[in-house]
Amino acid sequence: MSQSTIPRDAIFATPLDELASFSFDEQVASVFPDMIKRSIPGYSQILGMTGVIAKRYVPEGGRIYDLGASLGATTLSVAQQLSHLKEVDFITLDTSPAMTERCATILAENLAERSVTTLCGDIRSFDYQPCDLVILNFTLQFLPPIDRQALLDKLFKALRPGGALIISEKVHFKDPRQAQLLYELHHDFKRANGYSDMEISQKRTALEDVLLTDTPEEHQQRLLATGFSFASQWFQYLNFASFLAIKGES
Ligand code: GEK
Repeated sequence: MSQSTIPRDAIFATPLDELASFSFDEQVASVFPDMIKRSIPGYSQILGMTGVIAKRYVPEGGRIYDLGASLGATTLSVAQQLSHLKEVDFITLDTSPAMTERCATILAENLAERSVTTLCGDIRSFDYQPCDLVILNFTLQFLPPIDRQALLDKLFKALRPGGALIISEKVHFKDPRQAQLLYELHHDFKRANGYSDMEISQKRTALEDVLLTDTPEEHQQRLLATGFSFASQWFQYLNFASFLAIKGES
């Protein structure tokens, strides 16, 4: 889809009497590419680099899980970087039927030659097969905090030795001044991308209790506690960060 044909996100542009919790429904899916680019600082860079990182960790015959894949943008980026590998299995998983339906169409159109499976389901209850790369780009933040460690344990088990996990998230900070400044700068970022104060505030309310952030330190500690031999924060843009964790060879 060219830039000019991507529908613009105006979901929170009119005053809503009763604000329901944010959900990944048909309305959101239809404006998602515009919404995510105007809301997440560094989204395009993270997706681009996810593909570059994949190149290091995915061998011929490998398997990749893109969890909370939405419209499959991460998988498209990874597939582009892995064009030299012919036998890679791409599996996308998302709990939203609206997202999954569109994702299946997009990936079928763009990756017709590749082995791609697009599934609708909950990443917490999925039966993972041995894999080389798992990607959680802006998805872990939507799980209840109590479920996050159990998911990472499951993914760690499925990863082959030497395999990698990428987690990209909105984060908050322990230092109150840093937390406040970067939170405000994120709102400035959204304003600069054409969102009004009302849209920003209504979306914030809708996301309350739905999107719960951790600190970068909590992410790092959880990855090491899971058993990863190495975990590094490789990216930060305002209050958004990405982490790379590697499962040791032994
Ligand atoms: C991208 N990764 O474009 N199981 C499966 N999917 C889930 C679950 C769950 N338990 N909870 C939420 N989701 C994408 C962007 S969006 C991020 C990811 C955002 C799904 C949810 O349906 C949505 O499609 C996705 O996680 C989060 O790189 O909108 O901020």
